Amino acid sequence: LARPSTGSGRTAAGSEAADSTNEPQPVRAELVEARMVRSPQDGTTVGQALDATPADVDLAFARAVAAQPGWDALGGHARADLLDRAADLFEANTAEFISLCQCEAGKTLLDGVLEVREAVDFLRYYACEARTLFGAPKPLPGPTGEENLLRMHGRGVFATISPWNFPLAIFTGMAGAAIAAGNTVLAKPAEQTPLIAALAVRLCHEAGIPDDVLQLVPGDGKVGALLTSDARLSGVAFTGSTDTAHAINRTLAARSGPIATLIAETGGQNALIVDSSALPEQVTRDVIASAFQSAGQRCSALRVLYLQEDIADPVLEMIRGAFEALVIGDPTRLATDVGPVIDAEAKAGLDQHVAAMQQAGRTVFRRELPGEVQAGSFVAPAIVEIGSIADLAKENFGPVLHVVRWKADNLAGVIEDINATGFGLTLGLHSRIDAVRRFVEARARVGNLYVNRNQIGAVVGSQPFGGEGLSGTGPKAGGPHYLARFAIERVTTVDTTAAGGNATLLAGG
Ligand code: UN1
Repeated sequence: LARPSTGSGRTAAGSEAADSTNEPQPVRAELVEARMVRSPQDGTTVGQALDATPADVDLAFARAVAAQPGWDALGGHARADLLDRAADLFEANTAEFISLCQCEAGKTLLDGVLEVREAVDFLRYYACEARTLFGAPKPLPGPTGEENLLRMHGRGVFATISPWNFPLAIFTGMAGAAIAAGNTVLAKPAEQTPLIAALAVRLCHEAGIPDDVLQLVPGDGKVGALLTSDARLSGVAFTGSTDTAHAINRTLAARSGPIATLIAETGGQNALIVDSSALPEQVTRDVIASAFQSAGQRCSALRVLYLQEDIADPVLEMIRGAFEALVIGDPTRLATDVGPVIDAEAKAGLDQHVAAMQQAGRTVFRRELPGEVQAGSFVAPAIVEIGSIADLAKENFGPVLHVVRWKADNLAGVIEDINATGFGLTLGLHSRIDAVRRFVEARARVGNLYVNRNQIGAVVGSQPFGGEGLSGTGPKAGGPHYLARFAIERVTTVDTTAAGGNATLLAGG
């Protein structure tokens, strides 16, 4: 069961006390209201979620506000020690996390392993950064007789609103960063994946992060709206759709209270440009991983492959060969490459998109789904030829790869078309010509450019991840500037000369 940390709204009088004993408890009345969490693989029930009520959210804010000054005063080193301890507990619970990734989010074994690894990396990286940034006041230069000290503090109460596609890594990364910086956090996981978030929060508490510093607030968009409209909020870290980021921005703008900051990581329309100097085997391997790993459900995933027309046919044939070999099915099996998409709604949208492309007369290669997967939200992977990235009305978040052929003299036009989408997350380039790389680097407006490799799986600390424009606000998660956005700065200036006090009086303040 995932339930709000407060559990206020529906807890009958006296049951808080009963909770603290080890006696078996009768089934609580509140469970009747619980929402079933279902497996994307076959629709079976994985667990239950009790969504936060307005009363839960209200109480969570009260606790978070009261706890924040003490948490901030603890300082960067002590907070970092607790984050490191949480990372140890996450590692010790790797098997349980992987199993939840598979049951609740339909992840393959490989994706489950990578998910836990990334969550642990985020905790350790932000712990490390917190020691530097929040460890000691920073002296700044000034004239003789003056002392200037810059101190970093948490902003206050942060809401983190995280997606289902990285139910552990991004949930942990955003909450971990906010906590490391001295904020208290109300963490709302995606409504599809509250169970893995509940385990993460429990382990953080076991590690010594106080209950009121990190509170779980499960629910859907209505709970998100309660969080973002509250005047006690100082900031939001959000990963999800561009539309939701715009909605959060509007809500924050309309409320009173502190001027809240928004850190948003949103969608993409990510392309890969392949020219005729590229190595076809390398291109094939990287296209398959970038487009179909995680069933294409990464915001970094490849959506539009630009093949230079001279080499398009043979390279496409190799890609199709590898595409035909993908193993689709039960994500708990070691051999599976592509599991289900998150739910029936996601499946319907993707199937509709491919059907519309077929109706429009596009060339479509599509895999057959094996019979065993009929109960789940599986989408048959597809490769669709289109004329330009501009033919796509929106991001298609699943195992659908689009292909465009481009002419050798039109590289500038290709980049212009990609930039014109307004998104700016990942871009891949396969070319062995340095001048081509420099040309693309100079013109492409994207957060992460990957050259001669796949374009997913950014490594914390090495490849800070995040986009621009419709793809997000920055700064990049897992990068050296991320924590600072969760903080405010305070400067103390002291006149250290003997006449300091008088001088201030005479100056008139
Ligand atoms: C997302 O899919 O919401 O590089 C972002 C990657 C991941 C993407 C996370 N860090 O593939």
